[in-house]
Amino acid sequence: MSSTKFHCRRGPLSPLPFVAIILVLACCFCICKKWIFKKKNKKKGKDKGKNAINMKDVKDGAKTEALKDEEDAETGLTETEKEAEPKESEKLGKLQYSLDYNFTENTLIVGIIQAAELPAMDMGGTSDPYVKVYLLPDKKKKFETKVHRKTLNPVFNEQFTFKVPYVELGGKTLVMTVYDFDRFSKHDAIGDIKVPMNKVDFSHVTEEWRDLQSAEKEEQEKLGDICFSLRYVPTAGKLTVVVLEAKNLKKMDVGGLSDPYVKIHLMQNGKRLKKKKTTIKKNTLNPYYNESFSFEVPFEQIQKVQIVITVLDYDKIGKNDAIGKVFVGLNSSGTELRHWSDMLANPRRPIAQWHVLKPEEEVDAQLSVKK
Ligand SMILES: *[C@@H]1O[C@H](CO)[C@@H](O)[C@H](O)[C@H]1NC(C)=O
Ligand SMILES: *[C@@H]1O[C@H](CO)[C@@H](O)[C@H](O)[C@H]1NC(C)=O
Ligand SMILES: *[C@@H]1O[C@H](CO)[C@@H](O)[C@H](O)[C@H]1NC(C)=O
Ligand SMILES: [Ca+2]
Repeated sequence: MSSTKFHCRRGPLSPLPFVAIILVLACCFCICKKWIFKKKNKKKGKDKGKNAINMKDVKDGAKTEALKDEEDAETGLTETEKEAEPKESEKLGKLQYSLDYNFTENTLIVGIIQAAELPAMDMGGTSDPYVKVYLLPDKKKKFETKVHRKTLNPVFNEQFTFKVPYVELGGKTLVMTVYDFDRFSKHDAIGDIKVPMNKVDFSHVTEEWRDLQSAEKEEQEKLGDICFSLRYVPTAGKLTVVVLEAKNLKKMDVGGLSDPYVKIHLMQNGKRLKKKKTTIKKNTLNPYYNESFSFEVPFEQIQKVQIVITVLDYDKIGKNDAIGKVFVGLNSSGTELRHWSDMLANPRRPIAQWHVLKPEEEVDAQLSVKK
């Protein structure tokens, strides 16, 4: 069981095989789409609701891009029509908020008042907006307003309080992101507003309207990569996960790095059957673990389980935040499914692989839809 032998096959330093797979997938996708669209093309308008659904059917960001390009080509949109697609140039609506600082309490008080003229993200020309509020760079404390159903002009009137010493406030940026709630897929960010705190005059209450900006960058944020090996011994019904290492993890602590540890869940039918975790590695973004965990999974169950790997940042105060997540096993896809299949095809042999961490909400959504 020596883990020194394990080599992580698909490291971030060798993205070529990965790129090749994406390209092949994109090509297959285009060809399939061409067939389907030959039939449907005449009926197809540039109807946003339809577009939104197509986007949701596609989980992978790269594939989404391929899909978009393909649609442009297939529908023969002109340049101007293309600009009408949701991009930076498009009107994303506006948000009214207030800012105040209480010097006796050392608190920043953010009021989310209302939004107006939001774009429709759902079919039926509407959205289900809510707002997430947090301070960069720490992002520790995230607040959310209530979800307002089926409206493009929601009135929130909610206040959120951040405890932050005035001397530290200048280095922070307030982010308010408007999302469209969706039960079955990743919530779409409609747009955001970023306010550098050093640009705000706190001698009085600020209240203003600002146009929402495209929030795309936030979504493509890099969370880091994790390498673990999987080994299954069918006769013994034993599944072994060795958490080897992680790299390029996102910084979660202010003025520091992260204190990462890894949780491993064995899941079946949306239930957590077993939970294990690694030790905590202090103040690093490239932790090395080489820690082994075994689960009993009888042969007749192995096709029905999932292993969920979560990298978290340990915090002395408050809740430990998930940096990112990934799952293998039933209903996994892409490179995760590939890892699982390789494990099954090579009984008794540890198979190591690198995985790109995904946002917690995204993975949780995938896991819960498949309940
Ligand atoms: C990893 O762990 C295994 C089993 O505990 C051990 O034999 C091996 O030496 C470790 N490898 C390294 C590089 O620490
Ligand atoms: C600051 O907060 C305290 C306690 O909530 C309150 O009594 C006080 O009026 C506030 N000060 C300002 C300037 O808002
Ligand atoms: C897995 O996904 C398939 C469709 O892709 C679905 O029919 C099935 O219910 C899912 N099973 C579980 C247990 O998640
Ligand atoms: Ca929605």
